[in-house]
Amino acid sequence: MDRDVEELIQALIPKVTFPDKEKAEWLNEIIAQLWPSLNCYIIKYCRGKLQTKIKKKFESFRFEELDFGNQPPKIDGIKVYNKSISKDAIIIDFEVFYDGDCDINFSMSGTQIGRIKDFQMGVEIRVILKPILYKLPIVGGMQMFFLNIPDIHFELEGITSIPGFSYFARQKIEELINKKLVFPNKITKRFSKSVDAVELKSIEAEGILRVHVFEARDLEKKDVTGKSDPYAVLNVGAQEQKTKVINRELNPQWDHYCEFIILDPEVQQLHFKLFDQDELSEDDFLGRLVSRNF
Ligand SMILES: [Ca+2]
Repeated sequence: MDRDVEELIQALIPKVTFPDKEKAEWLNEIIAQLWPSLNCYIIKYCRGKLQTKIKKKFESFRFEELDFGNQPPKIDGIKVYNKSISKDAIIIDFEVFYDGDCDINFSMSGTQIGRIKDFQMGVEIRVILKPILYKLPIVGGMQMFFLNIPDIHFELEGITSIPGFSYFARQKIEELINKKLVFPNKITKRFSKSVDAVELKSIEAEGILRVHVFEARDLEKKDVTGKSDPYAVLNVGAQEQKTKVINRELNPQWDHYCEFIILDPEVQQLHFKLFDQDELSEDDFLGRLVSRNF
């Protein structure tokens, strides 16, 4: 073959023929068209259930303006697992990124006290369609959950005058997401009455991760005494374990063992955070580590 023609053919063959994760622009187009309706649903949820929850702690709290903007969440990649992994189910992972132009105002006792802007969230969502039936509707049910704690960033403006509120707001948003959506918590939907609803909610773990939190060295001094009171918080999804606090120590030895249920060691993460405990203020952050592929 002529060398120039051969080079031309080589240049035309795509470099990556079977990417692991597929882009799904068609699905993003559907989400974009559904976004006004979804937006409406989220606003109703915030004004209803979420506002009621916050009112339990801050009675005069009220959402004034709720606008989740024109930017819908975007799917960056989709992966469908093959039959040898998924057995009697179809497993689909979605990489979702939301960079919203939201604008949320809230008040206490009628006075506007704060605003959330530029909410960003990156998350891996797993959808499991199971069991597969030999009659209609073919797919008997669905499970949906976040594989890991999502990365959330948002700006809170103008609430420094209320002690503890900023911390409380962040904590509540994270807690709400973790409790509802992060593995081992999940949303399930039954499509066929022949499917056992309890079984659909159950977890089929692949294994147990055992962690030995031994020690830390040369930690930052966070207290006026020139020491810190360190403890560690470990998370695999919404599963959380804590070590004890070791007072006034920069080289703590916890020698703490804990275990986590693992569904998929390829995609789940172990989050490890260190804090200095304080009696009269929020605990200080000392450091963090994320471990994958254990
Ligand atoms: Ca301390």
